[in-house]
Order: sequence, then C-alpha cells, then structure tokens
Amino acid sequence: MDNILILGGDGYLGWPTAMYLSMKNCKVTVVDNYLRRNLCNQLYIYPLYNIPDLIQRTTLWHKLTGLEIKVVIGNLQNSELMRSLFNGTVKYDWAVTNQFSGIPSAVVHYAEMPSAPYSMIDYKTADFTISNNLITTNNLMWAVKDFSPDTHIVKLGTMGEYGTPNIDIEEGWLEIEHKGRKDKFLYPRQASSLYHTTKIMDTDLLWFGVRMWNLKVTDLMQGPVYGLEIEDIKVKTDENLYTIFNYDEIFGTVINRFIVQAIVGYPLTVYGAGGQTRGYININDTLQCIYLSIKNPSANGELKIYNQFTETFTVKELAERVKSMAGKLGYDCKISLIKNPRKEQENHYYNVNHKGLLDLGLKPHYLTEEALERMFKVVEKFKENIKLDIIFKGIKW
Ligand code: USQ
Repeated sequence: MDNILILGGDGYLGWPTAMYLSMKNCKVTVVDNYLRRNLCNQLYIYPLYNIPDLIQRTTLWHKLTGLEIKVVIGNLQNSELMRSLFNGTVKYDWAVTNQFSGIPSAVVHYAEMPSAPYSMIDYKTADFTISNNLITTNNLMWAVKDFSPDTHIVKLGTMGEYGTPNIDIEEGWLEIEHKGRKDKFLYPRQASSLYHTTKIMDTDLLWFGVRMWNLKVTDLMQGPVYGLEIEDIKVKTDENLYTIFNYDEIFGTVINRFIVQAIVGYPLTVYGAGGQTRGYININDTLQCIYLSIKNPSANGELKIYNQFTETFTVKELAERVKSMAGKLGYDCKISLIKNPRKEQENHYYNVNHKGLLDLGLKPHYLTEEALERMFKVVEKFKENIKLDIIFKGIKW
C-alpha cells in the first residue's frame, strides 16, 4: 500500500487528491495551515459555499467510506514541522490510530500560495508569496534529503513557468547545440507573475536536490484547472466533501469564473482581446495525473517533467463556449472585453508537447458541452451565495 503525504491537503486540488488516493487504497496524510481559507477571509472573497474544516471532512470521509485520512494542521515554513513528517515525530491532529504512518513513499507538494493576482497586489503579498513558496519547498527538500531520500517528490509546477515563447514548448527540457557542442537544459523559463516566478525557483531548488543528493522528483507543469465534481468518488453527492470553489479574481480560475458569471448575468470578463492561449485541464484529469506520476516514480537522481493539460483554448474561445451553453440553459449571457489588468501577450504562438502523461495512460476529460452543463448544474445550486462585488476588482500588474 502506498503511503502518501499531501502538503496543502485542504486546497482546491489537495482535498480531492486526498479522497482520490484514499479510494485507491493509499495510506494518506494531509497537511495544511488553512492558508487559502484564511486569505479568503482576510480579503472578503468568500468561496461559492462553505466547506467544513479538515478534521470534519476526514471524520465524515471515515464515516462514509471506512477509510482513514490523517490530518496535520500546521505551517510548513516551520522546518521542524516539515521534518517531523519524515522522521516519525509527527503529531496528528485527528487520526483513528495515532501512530506514525511510516516514511512516505511519495509526497505531493501543493503547499504554496497559488494565485498570480495575489502575488502582484503589493510588496507585502509579493514578499509573502516568495517566502512561503520557497521556504516550504526548501524545507521539503532538506527533510527528504536528511530522512528519506527514497521518497518520491511530486511537485505541482505550472505551465506559466514557460511563458509564451515564440517557439514550440517541449516537455521540460531543451537540447541546445552551441558552437558545435550539444547539451540538454531545463527548457527556458520566463514567467509573467511573481507567483509563477516562485514556481520556476522551486523547480530550480528541486533540480539542485536531484543533482546534489540524488533525490527523486517529478515536476508537473499544469495549466489552469476547472471543475468541481470528482467522478470516481462514490460519495460525491455529499456536499460537505466538495472541494473549495472560488470564483473571485484572486483564486478563481477562468473557466470556473465564467460559469459563475454566466449564471448571475455578469458579462464574462475577457481580459484584453482574449487571444491569450493556455493549456486547460479538468480537475478529474489532475487526479489521474498525480496517480500516474506516483505509480511511475522517478529514479534516484532523476527529475521527470510532464506538461499537464489536455486541450488549449484562447480566453475568447472559452467565453464563446460558456456563452453558448448558457444560452442553451436559458441564460442571457454577454461577453465583455475589458482592459487587461495583467501584463501578458494577447496574440502569440503556442504549441506545446504534452505527450508524457498520455503515454502513461491519462484518459482525458475534455471541455465538452456535457461537461460544461454539469458544471452549470452544480454551480446553480449555490446561486444565492454568489457575490457580484468580488468578481472583478482589477488587480493590476
Ligand atoms: N483571464 C481572463 N479573464 C478572467 C480571468 C482570467 O481573461 O476573468 C485570463 C488571464 O488573463 C489568463 C488566462 O485567463 O490569460 C488564465 O487565467 P487564470 O486566472 O485562469 O490562470 P492563472 O492566473 O494563469 O493561474 C492559474 C492558477 C495557477 C496555475 C496556472 C496555470 O491559479 O495556480 O499555476 O493557472 S498557467 O496559467 O498555465 O500558468
């Protein structure tokens, strides 16, 4: 049985990953300091619905499935807490059995501040983003090096690390020929927010750990995620197990935001001319990708990199699709092209190799009409909670 540690296990991806891996018979421990919830409270950007805390959710999970997910509440910038997860001195906050789960076979690292706009509000949010993301990653690297160098680190990276270069984007690496000699390097990175820049620095840290100490690392370069229903989880109908769903400008990703906007008749907020192209992924496919990565670990001294998305769209295309589905469901949906608050290319080349996870067996869920309609139906249930004033504030770069 795989023993999996999930850092950032309360987040949009962390909690579904915990349930998914638990269903796959992994021994799962989640660690979180409720950063996302606390930032939402501080900034008055409430999610679409309230979610119980981790102790309540894991207790419910145990009641419904008989499966145990262990919980540790704490800040992983604290190196001693991080080290305790690998050396057996951890104190679980809630557990059916209070014993050390054992050295993790894999650790999934989501424990970062994940928002580009948040990182760009001012010098304080930038400071926080940089210190939180880098210190946590550094603590992880040292704890694994010191206590369990065979633990496979699965780190969530982002497609935003590459930016939008005018050449094809390869899967992590680029072979360069220079003055008659050849070598292979990390594909050039050039992010367009400070958050995305911390993800580049994380990659650099872990690549260093791979070269110096033979760590085993997989870096998943993920595009924006959408969706909230997790298909494989049989108790998905219990709303108390839903993952956190933001539609505000800071934590909401674009497809999730557009669906909420369509439901309340808020013109879809396409930034600029809407030509920005990204690689998108359904949340169910994120879970598959994590599982496939765990099942196909890197060797000691190896950094594997996968580009984690299934289809590319421009923002304008996404808005058109959401508008069309909204029309079919009886909503009068309009699209608004608003001055882009971000500094990003709006017309650019984008051709990305993303074969690796498909070769491992990823079965994509595409952004079909049916998928959009399902999302509309779930979000509609919470329509009364939607607050118009948090949809767009215009955080500028
Ligand atoms: N956009 C709009 N209107 C909106 C919101 C976004 O036009 O109301 C545009 C953005 O300008 C951008 C694209 O949609 O061109 C995607 O924006 P997003 O907010 O969905 O995603 P982003 O800020 O890039 O970040 C998200 C996650 C982040 C992850 C990243 C993957 O929050 O954690 O790393 O997606 S990627 O974009 O590939 O870097």
